[in-house]
Amino acid sequence: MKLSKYSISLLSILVSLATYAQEHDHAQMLRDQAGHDHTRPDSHAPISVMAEHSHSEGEWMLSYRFMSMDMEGLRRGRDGISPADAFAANYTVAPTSMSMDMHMFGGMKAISDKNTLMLMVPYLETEMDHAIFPMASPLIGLNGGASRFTTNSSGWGDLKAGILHTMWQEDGRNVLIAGTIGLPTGSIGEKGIIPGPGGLIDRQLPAPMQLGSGSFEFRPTVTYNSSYEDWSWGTQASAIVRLDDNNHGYQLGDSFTTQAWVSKPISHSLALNGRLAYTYTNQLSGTQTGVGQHPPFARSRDTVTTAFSKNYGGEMLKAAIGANFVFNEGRVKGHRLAVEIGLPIHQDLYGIQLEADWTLTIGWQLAGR
Ligand SMILES: [Cu+2]
Repeated sequence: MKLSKYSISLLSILVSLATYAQEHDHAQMLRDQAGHDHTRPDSHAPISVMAEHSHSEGEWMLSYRFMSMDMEGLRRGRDGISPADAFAANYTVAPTSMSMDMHMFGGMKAISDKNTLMLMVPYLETEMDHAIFPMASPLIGLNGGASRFTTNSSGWGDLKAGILHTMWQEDGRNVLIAGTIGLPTGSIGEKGIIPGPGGLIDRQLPAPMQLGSGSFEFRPTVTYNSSYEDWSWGTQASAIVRLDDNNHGYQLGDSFTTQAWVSKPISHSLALNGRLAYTYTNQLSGTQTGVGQHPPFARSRDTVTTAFSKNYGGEMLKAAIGANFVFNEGRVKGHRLAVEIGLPIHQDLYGIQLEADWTLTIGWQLAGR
């Protein structure tokens, strides 16, 4: 199922690209021999899209993105459910909300007009709130029968290094491919204080609270950009393929994203943009070492939804609006600022999981030579 979904989405993108490229009237195209005019605010895609623009030989770029993600409430498939529904499904603990703040530091360096090297490293801060099955609370022995608890983790995530190649470019349009490798530099041994028999215990946190995937990853992307005199658009297909099981006995599901965006400059330094992104993520495989599946005081019950592989993955369609700003004058010439806010418009999740809420991305970029 996974492979067919990947290939159908990829195929439909390639067919639409080819059709578009053939049919479009070239006279309308912006004549841009360099292929990429960095002074236009819409020469970069919405800020949360990666590996969508190249640089010319000798050019470098530094970037910083702050991404804040919020998840609130449980969902089974497409339907919102309550913690009580999760307890009725035999779980003893249900997550109720999660937030993740990511600081993403990036660098690009063009080694030729056609090839650009990329490096990215994230710093993560996560927090998850949980509700406890009321009948289990006294068994756990929490003071006053506490019904909630919170876990946290923070630290550096997985380093990503890649190369971006311009396959084709003509008249303000281009096709870029990138191959990026994700290295398991982020910790997957994060622990937290959770309720256990007789009180609070220090235990391995489930996968969503870990800072890395723990696996080597291949992250390919194909991007098509097209710019005209007064607007531009682009589309990208990307995948995350986990190459091995991590040393905690599991592997996060592979994921595939296909997305498209349009940008409209409203002045020579400000562009507004809109984006739609569909992501399919496969279920987790394996069993997370150190994350208990059955409470010692009630072996017939299940612990928490996030301990089980079946409660991972699914599909999401997200819509986002944003703005890109480029300073074209003065001492800050060349600096770019951008913001984007995303909201899911469709989610169909495996098992029982927290549902995604809004995403905010704020970014800064500076290119030079
Ligand atoms: Cu760049």
